[in-house]
Amino acid sequence: MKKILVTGAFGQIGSELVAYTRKVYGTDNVVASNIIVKNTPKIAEEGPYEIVDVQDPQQIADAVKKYKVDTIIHLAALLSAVGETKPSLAWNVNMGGLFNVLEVAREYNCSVFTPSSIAAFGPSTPAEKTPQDTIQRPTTMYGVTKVAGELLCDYYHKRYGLDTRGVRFPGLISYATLPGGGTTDYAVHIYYDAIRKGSYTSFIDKGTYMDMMYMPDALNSIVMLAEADPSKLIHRNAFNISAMSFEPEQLAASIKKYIPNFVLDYDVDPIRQDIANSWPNSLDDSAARAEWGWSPKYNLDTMTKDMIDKLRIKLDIK
Ligand code: AKB
Repeated sequence: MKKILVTGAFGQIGSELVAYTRKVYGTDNVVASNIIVKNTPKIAEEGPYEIVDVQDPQQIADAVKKYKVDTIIHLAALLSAVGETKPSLAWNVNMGGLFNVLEVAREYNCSVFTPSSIAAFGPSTPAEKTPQDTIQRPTTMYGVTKVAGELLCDYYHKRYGLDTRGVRFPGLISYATLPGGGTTDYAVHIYYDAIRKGSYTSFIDKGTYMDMMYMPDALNSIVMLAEADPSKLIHRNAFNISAMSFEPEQLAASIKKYIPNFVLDYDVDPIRQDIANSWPNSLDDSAARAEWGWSPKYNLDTMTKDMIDKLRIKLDIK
């Protein structure tokens, strides 16, 4: 049985991943960790929890030692839009944090899973069906840290034999915890506003395609790759994965199937639009499918139905 430390556990992915992996591996085998925050969420009370700032390697090492951790799922990172407003913090947290995690993992012989992103690509990357191995010249600080992170994880695997694994996540859509400071966040906010107000003003322009995925598929991908037979893994650290690619009008059309009077308009944010324009329109995830059996369950309409059902309960709006 794995003994897992999750960093950034209170974020959009972490908050759901901790609950999910506690079901798979047992509550006591998954340690949630996060920098100190004002309101500690439920997962900190439901099982083991430690305050860990990934910029401090000692705090990571202390948690690994205390719980005899053998697997680190490293999620703590600043996202793309906030990374453009705080580039030096993004570098320190994303690169420094990953380096510290890898060094602790090397010392205590832990496996490391850490996500990369569609942000690891840039404007010179082929935008349609972006291949697994292709040009990577991102133009955001977040993207720079993601492509460097992919390389660093490959390096630790090759140089030290560390079991490092990862996927390139597209925009993740979920109802439990809001994303913070990403470019794909519009595709989450739209559901909240559709239910609360019946309308949404998008900061991403019509016609802008990006890859997306519903959170249950993202959680499943992490466990699938963590459990995958290492002898079958050719790529290891940066698997393209996707579940769908859409632009705002298509998302609105899907929402209208459940909320017929929903209205979408636009007030485009030039910074986030620029970032979105630099990313692929759709990924080719055939390497993940071939090497570890990746296959998403949700498409746009099944995700929309579930998001609306769950958010209506969460927000207590019929
Ligand atoms: C973001 O928009 O920054 C993230 C990502 C695609 O990595 N959701």
